[in-house]
Amino acid sequence: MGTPLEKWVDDAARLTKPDRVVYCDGSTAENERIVAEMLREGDSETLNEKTYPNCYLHRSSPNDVARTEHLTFICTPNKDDVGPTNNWMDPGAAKHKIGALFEGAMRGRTMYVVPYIMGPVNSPISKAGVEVTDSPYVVASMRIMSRMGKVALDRIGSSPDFVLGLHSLGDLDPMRRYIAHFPQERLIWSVGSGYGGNALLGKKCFALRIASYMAREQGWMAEHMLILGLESPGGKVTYMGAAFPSACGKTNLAMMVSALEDQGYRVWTVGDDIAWMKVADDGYLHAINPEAGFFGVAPGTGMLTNPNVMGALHKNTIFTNTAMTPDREPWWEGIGSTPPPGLINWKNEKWDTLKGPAAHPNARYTVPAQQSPSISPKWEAPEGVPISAFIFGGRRARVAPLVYEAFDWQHGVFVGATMASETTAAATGNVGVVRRDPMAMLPFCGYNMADYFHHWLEMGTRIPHPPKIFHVNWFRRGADNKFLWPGYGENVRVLKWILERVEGRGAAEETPVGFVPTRNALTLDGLQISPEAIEELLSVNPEDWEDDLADSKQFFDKFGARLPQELREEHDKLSRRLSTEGASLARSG
Ligand code: GTP
Ligand code: SPV
Ligand code: MN
Repeated sequence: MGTPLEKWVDDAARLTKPDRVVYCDGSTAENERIVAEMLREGDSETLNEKTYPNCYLHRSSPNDVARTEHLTFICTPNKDDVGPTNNWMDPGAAKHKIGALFEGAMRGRTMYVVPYIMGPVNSPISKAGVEVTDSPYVVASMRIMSRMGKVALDRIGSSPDFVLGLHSLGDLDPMRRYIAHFPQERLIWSVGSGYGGNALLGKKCFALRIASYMAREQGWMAEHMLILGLESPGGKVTYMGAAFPSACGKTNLAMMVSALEDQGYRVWTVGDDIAWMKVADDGYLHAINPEAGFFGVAPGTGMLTNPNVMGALHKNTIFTNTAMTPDREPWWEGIGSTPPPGLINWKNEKWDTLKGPAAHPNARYTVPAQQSPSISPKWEAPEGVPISAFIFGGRRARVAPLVYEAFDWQHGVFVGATMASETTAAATGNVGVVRRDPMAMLPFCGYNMADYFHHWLEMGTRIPHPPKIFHVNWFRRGADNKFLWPGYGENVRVLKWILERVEGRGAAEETPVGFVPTRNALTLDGLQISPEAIEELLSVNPEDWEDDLADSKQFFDKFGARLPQELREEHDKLSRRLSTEGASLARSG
C-alpha cells in the first residue's frame, strides 16, 4: 500500500506530527503560497519590487548563520569507516537521540514534501531526492537550487531509488542541532538549523556527503568543485573543475568576467560548487553540475569584482543575512557603494560602524543558474562536459605559489590530499587559521578520507584521458600583508597558462613542488603588477615547504595504516627534492 515515497512521508509525519502535509509540485502558483508563508513567519521580507522584482531578504537566527561542522555526523556501524576527520555516531544511537528531537517537532506547522532531482532532468548521472521540511524558506530555496516538484515526483514514481532527507527547524537552539548522515540508508536527518548547508539537504548533505559515499561504491566522483569552460581564440572551449574550500573563490572563478576577453579568452559557467563526474565512452571524465542555482557569498561581490554575478541578482533571488538600504535594496560590504544613511544590518537593526559589518560575512544570495550572463550553453548537457584539468587551491598567505602543475596523477592526488587553507566565515569557528582541507572535502567527505584518497588513486587508473592536475593560490600576501595578485577577472591569465599546459604548450620551470610558469610565461599585458610581485608570487621557498611537509605528515599520520602507501611515497619524494634543492641553493648562495 502506497509507494516507498508515500510510506516514508507517512513515517516522517507520524514522528514529527505536523498539522498539514503538502506535496510540492514546483509550480509558480505554489511558490507564491510558499513565499507568502515565508513572509508570514516574520523572518523574511520583500525587497524593492521595481529594482529587485520577486526578491526577498531572509534573516536567519543570529546563532544560525553558517555550517556547524562540530554538529555534523556520519553514522555508520563501524567508527573506523568515517575516519579521523569526521564526527561519528552509531546509527542506532543517533536515531534514538535525534529522533527525540524530531518527536512532535512539526506540531502546529506544515510539513512540505519536496521531491527534487540533482542534475539535469534527463541526465544519466542525475539522482533524485526528497526533502521533508517545515521551513518555507527551505522550500523556496530548494526550488531555485534543484529541479524541484512534479518533474522529480514523476521520476521517482513508485521507485525506492531516492535519497531521503528529514529536516525540521526544531527550536533553533545549537544545543539541539544535529546534521546526521546515514550513508548506508541514503538518509539525512537535520534538526535545529535553517542555514543553507545544514538545511538545503540536496546540497552538501546529499550531493557531497551521501554522493561521495555512493560514488566510491559505484566508481564515479562527487567533488566540491566548480566547473567552467575556458573559451580560447577560435571558439574552442576547454572544461576544468576546481576545488577550493568554502568561501575561497569557486563562484567567483566560475562566473568571472575575463580580463583577456579582447584576446578571445572567455569563461563559461557550468557549475559553481559541486561536480558529479563519470568516465564516458570517449575516455574523458565527464562532469555535470547537480545544482540548478547558486548559493553564493555576497560580501566582496560587486561590479568591479564580478559583474556577471551582479547582473544575475536583480530578480528571483533570495538574499540571506545581507543588509538592506532604506530603498529596500540588498547591501553588503564590497558591493561597491558606500553604506547609505538608514542602512538596516543583517540583524534587522539600524546600522552604525560600531555594530561591525552590516551584512554577515557569510551572507548569501540564492539565484537561478540560468540568470547568469556567463551560463554555459552546455550547462544542462545530459552527458556532462569533458574535464581536461583539475585545479586545487586555497587561501595561503605564504608558501603556495600562484600556480603550479603536478608531475602526474599520483603526484596530483598528493597535491590535493595535502591542500591547506585559512578558515573562513562559511563555517562556525575561528577564521583565518590554516588547516588541512584535502580536495576541499574535509567537511564533506561521507566516509574515511584515507579510503577517499584510495578512490582518487584508483580513478586515475580508470580514466584513459585523465585531467592534468594544478594548484593555485590567489591569496598570497607580500611583506605589507596585502594580496600580491589582483584576483577575480585577472585569474583568467592563470587559466590561460593551464590551458596551454593541457595543450602541451606553455613554458614551465621544474621546481621541487611541480611545474611553475617561467617568468614570462604568464600573459600580463594590461596588468599593473611589479616584476618583484610576480617573482614572489611564483617563488618556491624550500624552508616554508619543509615546515608544510612536517604539518602534512602529522595530518597523514592520523590515518595510520589506512593511508595509501602512494601518498607516503609522494611525501618522501617531495622531501628529497626539497633537500636537494636546499643543498644546491646553499652551494650557489
Ligand atoms: P562557497 O560557496 O562557500 O563554497 O564559496 P566559494 O568557494 O564559491 O567562494 P566565493 O567565490 O563566493 O568567494 C568567497 C570570497 O572570496 C568572496 O568574498 C570573494 O569576494 C573572495 N574572492 C573570490 N575570488 C577572489 C580572488 O581571486 N581574489 C581575492 N582577493 N578574493 C577573492
Ligand atoms: C560552503 O560552505 O562550501 C557552501 C555554502 O557552499 S553551504 O551550502 O552552506 O555549504
Ligand atoms: Mn561550497
